[in-house]
Formats: sequence, structure tokens, C-alpha cells
Amino acid sequence: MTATLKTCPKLQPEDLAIFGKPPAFAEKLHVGRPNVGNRERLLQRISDMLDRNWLTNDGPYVREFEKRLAEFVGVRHCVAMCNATISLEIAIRALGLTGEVIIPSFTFIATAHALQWQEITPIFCDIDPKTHNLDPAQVERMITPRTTGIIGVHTWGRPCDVDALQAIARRRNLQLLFDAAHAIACSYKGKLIGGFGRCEIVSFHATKFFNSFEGGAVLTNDDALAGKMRLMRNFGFSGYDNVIYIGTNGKMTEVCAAMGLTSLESIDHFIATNRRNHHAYRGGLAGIPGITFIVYGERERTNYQYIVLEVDETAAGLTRDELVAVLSAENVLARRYFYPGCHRMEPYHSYFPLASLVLPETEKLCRRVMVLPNGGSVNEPAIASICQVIETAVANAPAVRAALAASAAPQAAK
Ligand code: T4K
Repeated sequence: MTATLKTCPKLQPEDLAIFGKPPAFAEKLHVGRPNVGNRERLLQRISDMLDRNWLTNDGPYVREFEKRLAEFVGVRHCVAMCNATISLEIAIRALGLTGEVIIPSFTFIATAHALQWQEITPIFCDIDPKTHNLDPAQVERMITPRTTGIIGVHTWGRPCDVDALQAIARRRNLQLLFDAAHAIACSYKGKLIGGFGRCEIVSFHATKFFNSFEGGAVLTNDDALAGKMRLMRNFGFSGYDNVIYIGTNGKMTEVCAAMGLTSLESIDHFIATNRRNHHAYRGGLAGIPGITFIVYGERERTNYQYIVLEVDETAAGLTRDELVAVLSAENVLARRYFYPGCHRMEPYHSYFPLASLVLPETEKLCRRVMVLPNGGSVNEPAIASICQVIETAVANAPAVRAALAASAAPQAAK
């Protein structure tokens, strides 16, 4: 459903909701509204599934989904699971990682938790401010005798510097894998993400570019690794009554696979919608002081799922958090991914209280980044309105700041 515009243009500061005017949108606009493919096709699949009486555990939809996703990406194996966090945990265990593993702090907390859950220490490494991804030069510096691996994250679907990370992994005898939760249908050097490193982990969570309600998978070209992970996701069972390995329950259900198959059929449509929105935002935000719009290079394939801005307080006159508050009053719920950075969340903050000293770029980015709504829930007029709110707020930054401070003051006094 596309957002309904309730009010007139927000050209003057007094038009903004923080000054008491009605919000720009009648209903809340979320980041992460699910992309849903052909509803009839999905319902038909679910009906067939119920007729078949096979609801989970390596069912026909899961097998079909794995086959079709592996073909789409161009890898030998897709091992589908219940979500990407469990997929990460299983991949980490199957690769035999121990000790310390280097990851960016600028990622969703699942990347760190998947390690710590298994008592492996995540070592937070700084990012390259141009790409928001691991800075290979910093990775090199974080390696210790306890390091066994590197997990790169293709943040926003923009690929890591795979070649540089691969070279480090080879030289230092480390395992390299990728958290590709954002990166379905995105490419590196013309090749779809999924086949790099030892394996890559993708997410089909409801908020992701393409979803299976909840879901995830490990993609790999390694036959032995795939076989091991298939055992691990089903308690280590090899046939009835025969457990040959330690395992957990990571199985994808049939209803999730039905949704995944349906989403897969709509990928081109999802990309076209996101791309249209991306261009509309880019045009609408161009020239606003202090606002940097993250573009996706035309040389690579991308899913355009994330509409990412960086706010420079000095040039904009407002902080990112102030802009988020202005938008929230208009019912636009911009998100501060990945605020405040994994290293500032527990238990990691207690383990590494001084981590911020080695993460200057992460610290800066966590204060500057915000993500705006995308997908089928916004259209060009809605985007124009969001951009206009930002433009008006920045053009009248001192008044906006004063109004926000005044509205915060009574709450602070309570
Ligand atoms: N690695 C990376 C780099 C990741 O970004 C993630 C997940 C993972 C690993 C782990 O993948 P999974 O184990 O989840 O497969 C979300 C998601 O829960 C998480 O999947 C995602 N990354 C992360 C970036 O964002 P929240 O706390 O923002 O999600 P939630 O459920 O509050 O939803 C956000 C907004 O989306 C809601 O305010 C409204 C909208 N929404 C959400 C759902 C679930 C809907 O409109 N409909 C819905 O059904 O964490």
C-alpha cells in the first residue's frame, strides 16, 4: 500500500509538524515495509502445501527454493534455514572458527552475536567511510595469533573489497566469509554476491529486499561444507534415528519457502520499484547542504533496497537525530541503522570499553547515517514530500533546533 498524503507542501518552517501543523502523512511510514510478490501465487502454494501435509523439514518447497536461488546466484549450494542469524552461527561452526574473528562494528548486532553465542570473540574493525564496509588496511592491524577468520559485511548491498580481504585471508591463513544479509541480487566485479569467500550468508527477513517472512541461507561452492551445514541445521540427523554430528534446529519451514519462491519471481519488479524511488530521492535531496545521499555505482548490479543519507551537522545546521525527530513528527519513521554500533551495545561495551578509540570512522558514521522508507510503500509524491520536509528543516535549522529543544525541555524536567 502506498502512503497517503494528507497535507499541503511543507515549504515554510511553520508548515512542519514540530510547529504544531498536521503531519505530512496520515499513517506512519516505516523503513522495512515488506516487499510482497504475487499474492494469489503465494496463497495457491500455501493451499497446495496444506493438501500435501508436509510443513517443514526439507520439504519440496524448501528444495525448490534452494535450487532456484542457487541457480539465480550462480553457486553450487544454497542451504536454506530459519533465519540469517542461525545461518551465520552454523556457518561459523561448520568452518571451525574459534578464538577471535574480525568483523565491522558497523553492522546489525546479529553478526557479532552469532560469534559471541559460541564464545568466539568478535573483534570490531573500522570501516572505510567511502564504502561503509570493512577497511582492509584496518583488518590487517586487528589480526592476532588468536584470529581464525574475517566476516565481511556487504552493507546496504554495496560489496566489500572482496579481493583485498581474500588476499589478507590467504596470506594470514584465515577463513573468509561474508554476511550478505543485504546483498541478494547485488554484484561484485559483475558477479552476483553469494559465491565469494568460503561462504556467504543471506537474509530473507520481512524487512529485507526479498523475504520469506523469516529466513536465511548459506550460499557456497564447497560441497563438503554444504553437506556439514545440512546436517547441522537438522540436529545432525543423517536419516531416521541416526545422529552423526552436533546440530541445532535451523530448518526453514515450507510456508517460508513458499513465500521465498514467490518473492524470487518478483525480484525484477522489486528492483524496478526501489530504483525508481532511489532516483526520486536522489533528485529531491540534491543540493541540500549537509545531506549526502549514498548512490549505488552503475557498474554493479544492486537491489537499491536502502535509501541512506549522511548528515553533516556543521553544514546542515541540524544533527542526524534532530532530522530524525523532525521526520518522525511527520510520521516518517527514519531509522538510525546501525546506531550506536555493536561496540557500544552489550555485552561488547563491557568487554571492550575503549573500542571506540580504534573505530573513529565507525563512531562518526553511527552519528551521521539514517535510512528512509523504500519499496512499494512510497511513491514519487510521497518521496517529494519527505525530501521537502528535509529541505525546509535544513533551510530553517536554527528555528527547528529551538523548537525541538523547547519540546524536549518539559520532558527533561519531569
Ligand atoms: N546481518 C545483517 C547485516 C543484518 O542486517 C541482519 C538483519 C542479519 C545479519 C540477521 O538476519 P535475520 O536473522 O534477521 O534473518 C531488523 C531485522 O529484524 C533484521 O532482520 C535486520 N537485519 C535489521 C537491519 O533490521 P529491526 O529491529 O529494525 O526490525 P523490526 O522487526 O523492528 O522491523 C523494522 C520495521 O520494519 C518496523 O518498524 C516496521 C517494518 N516492518 C517489520 C516487520 C517485521 C513491517 O512493516 N512489517 C513486518 O513484518 O531489525
